Amino acid sequence: MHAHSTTHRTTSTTSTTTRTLRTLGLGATALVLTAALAACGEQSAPDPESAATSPSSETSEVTSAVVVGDPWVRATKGTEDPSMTGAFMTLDNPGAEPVTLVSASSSVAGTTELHEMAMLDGAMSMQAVDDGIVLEAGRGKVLEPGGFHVMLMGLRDAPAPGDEVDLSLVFSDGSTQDLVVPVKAFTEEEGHYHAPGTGDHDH
Ligand SMILES: [Cu+2]
Repeated sequence: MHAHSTTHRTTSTTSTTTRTLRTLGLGATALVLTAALAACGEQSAPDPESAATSPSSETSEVTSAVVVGDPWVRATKGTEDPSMTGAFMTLDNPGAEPVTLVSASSSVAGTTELHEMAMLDGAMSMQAVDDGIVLEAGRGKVLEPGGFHVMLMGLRDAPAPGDEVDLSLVFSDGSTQDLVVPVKAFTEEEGHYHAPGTGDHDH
């Protein structure tokens, strides 16, 4: 029993040493990641749009790596269902890590969801993207009619062309972007947002 006890103690000491080294290794990795993130933040800091929105009291403390381009909301005034619409834009991730658009919100909508149009049983229909819209490192996605979109439901007023809609985007890196989005008319393929489409949308 004595020999066994000695062996046990030796194993235990080795195990503790290994654990200490592992902890140090993780610490070093975390430091490198933090430095990389800080570098990304500095790159996007001079963006004039970010600078313009920074005086807002609700501005996120985390600088977003994602670049939002050409956002617009489809006008619904006078349409068959003015209570819901889509917001569209380009999202580009110039950073070295993937970033996910995890949620969105707007004061004009009761509910805001992330959706995509997809072929389901031979027909185009839209569905919620529960895991968010993933932007791979150095890549982006286009949110457009017939594809990914931010769904605004329970609209308090039907947005008309020329109106502006506030839209906040929340990303997985902890950043948010508060946008003021112009409303534009969109008449092609009305069925994209209502009944499943006919499937004749050729590109
Ligand atoms: Cu939708």
